[in-house]
Amino acid sequence: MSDIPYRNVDVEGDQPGGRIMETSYLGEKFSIWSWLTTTDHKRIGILYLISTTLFFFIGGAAATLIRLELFTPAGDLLTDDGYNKVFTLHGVVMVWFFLVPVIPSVLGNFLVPLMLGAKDLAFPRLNLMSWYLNILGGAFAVWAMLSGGVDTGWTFYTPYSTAFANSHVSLTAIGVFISGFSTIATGVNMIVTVHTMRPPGMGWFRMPLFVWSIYATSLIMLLSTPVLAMVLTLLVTERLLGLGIFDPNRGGDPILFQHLFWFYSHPAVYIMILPGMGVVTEVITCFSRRRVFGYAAMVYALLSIAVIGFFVWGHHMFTSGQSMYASLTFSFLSFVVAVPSAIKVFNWIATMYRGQITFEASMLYAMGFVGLFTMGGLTGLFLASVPVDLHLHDTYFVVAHFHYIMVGGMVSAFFAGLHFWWPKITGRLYPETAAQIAALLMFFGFNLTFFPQYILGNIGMPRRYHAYPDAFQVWHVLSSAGAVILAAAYMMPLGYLLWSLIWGKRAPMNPWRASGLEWQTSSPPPKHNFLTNPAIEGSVYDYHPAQEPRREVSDD
Ligand code: CU1
Repeated sequence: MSDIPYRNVDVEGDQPGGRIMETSYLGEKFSIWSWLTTTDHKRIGILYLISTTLFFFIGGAAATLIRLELFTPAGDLLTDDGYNKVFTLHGVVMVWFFLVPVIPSVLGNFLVPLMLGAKDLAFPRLNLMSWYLNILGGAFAVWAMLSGGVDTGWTFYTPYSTAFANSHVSLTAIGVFISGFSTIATGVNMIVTVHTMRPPGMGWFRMPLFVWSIYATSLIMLLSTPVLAMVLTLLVTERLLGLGIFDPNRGGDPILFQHLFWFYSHPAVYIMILPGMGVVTEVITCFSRRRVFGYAAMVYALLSIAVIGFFVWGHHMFTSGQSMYASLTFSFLSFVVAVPSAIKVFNWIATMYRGQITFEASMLYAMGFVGLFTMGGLTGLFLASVPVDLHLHDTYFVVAHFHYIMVGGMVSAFFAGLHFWWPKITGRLYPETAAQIAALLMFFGFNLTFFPQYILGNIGMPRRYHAYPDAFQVWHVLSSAGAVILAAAYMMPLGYLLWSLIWGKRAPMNPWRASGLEWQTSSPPPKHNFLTNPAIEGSVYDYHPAQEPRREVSDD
């Protein structure tokens, strides 16, 4: 199925090196109202890019405060209560208002219709509503945290959150609840789009793997987010009405909360990581100039991660007193879900093997993803093993593990995708050297921040403490120093990407000589994406190392 060349008819109207087309989706006269009422998936993608960037820097500011506080063993920068509120703000904002929406709603919105040769998503107005729900939820949560804050951690564990916490738990939970509807609506939109709007000639197994990753993610969004909505409703009900649902003093069961919460929140890990896998696949195949190794295996791996991911939630609860049989079952299933992840890692490496690799910034980010995701995944296996988890539970080892997945993995993948498709999105090329420096700096800063935390966890530093014994200080200082580098590295793309909007070179239609329908229309695309209907003739990843010139930035 993948041997026939994949070409579609040339699109008229592209002006490589010339002025941005008047007819492009950006080209109309700028008016805020037209952006706020747009139903164009590309513009909505940009609205999401702006809002998620804002949330990223809010969450990042909280992270900076955390690392500053941990510079010294004495808790001398923030009060106990203030520290609790800062790490809660960091977690809530980063998980629900950055990590969950960032790739599906920014890149997914922009690219899925283009990759399918379609004019828009299936439900454009629902798409706009999703954005409004997302920022409405975010506004609730941020407001709750600025007007007094929440001190429960992003997990809202009971009975503390319902029976004791004296902070804005309900308001924050309502904010997360509202944004949940945004997630569900996005999931529905993507699923219906993939089912009904694929062009003639693009069967299921000829879809780009990025679209597959969004599809698999959307299934999880649709099936798991209602459980989050339910558990948050129960939480708020217990707080407001004093019912005994989770509070043992009122006849409730606090462990029930953990089951319901993790039944959403473990699959949510895959909502955050699967789209990143999709991005990285597109980037690696392009800059290795080789077609994706094991396309079908990649698809089945995505789908099996999505399915098995629903059956591992109990690995967060090994110390909760659940039965040993339950723990062993969840442990086994957690090892099973690592298999498709490993298949993907091997296939990315096999794709690169003997490829003509070039190191554009997106490729650096993508390779960073593969390494850091692998480290995050392997340390996940430590935690999936019951006896090891009993030692490491609630220590910095866990913090390091999920930051390797979420920041080393997901954020790297987002930057890989943002750079890869930036010329398509904006019609401008970003400055390559600056971007490569930022990518390397981010990789270095990331590892310096989080690798010491594995060691800290192993020698006994618990999570969520702002004061600690002197013996831990050296690792905390290294970690905080890394965080300073990381923060500086994150500011760089903000600078040069904005710079490129005005001074960047005009992007040709296909600057990376990539395959895929999104590259067969102008950069930026016209309002309805394609001036002529794209037709598809062959395989998705039409790369031939021998014939491809290296680092060619021109159009044919
Ligand atoms: Cu999990």
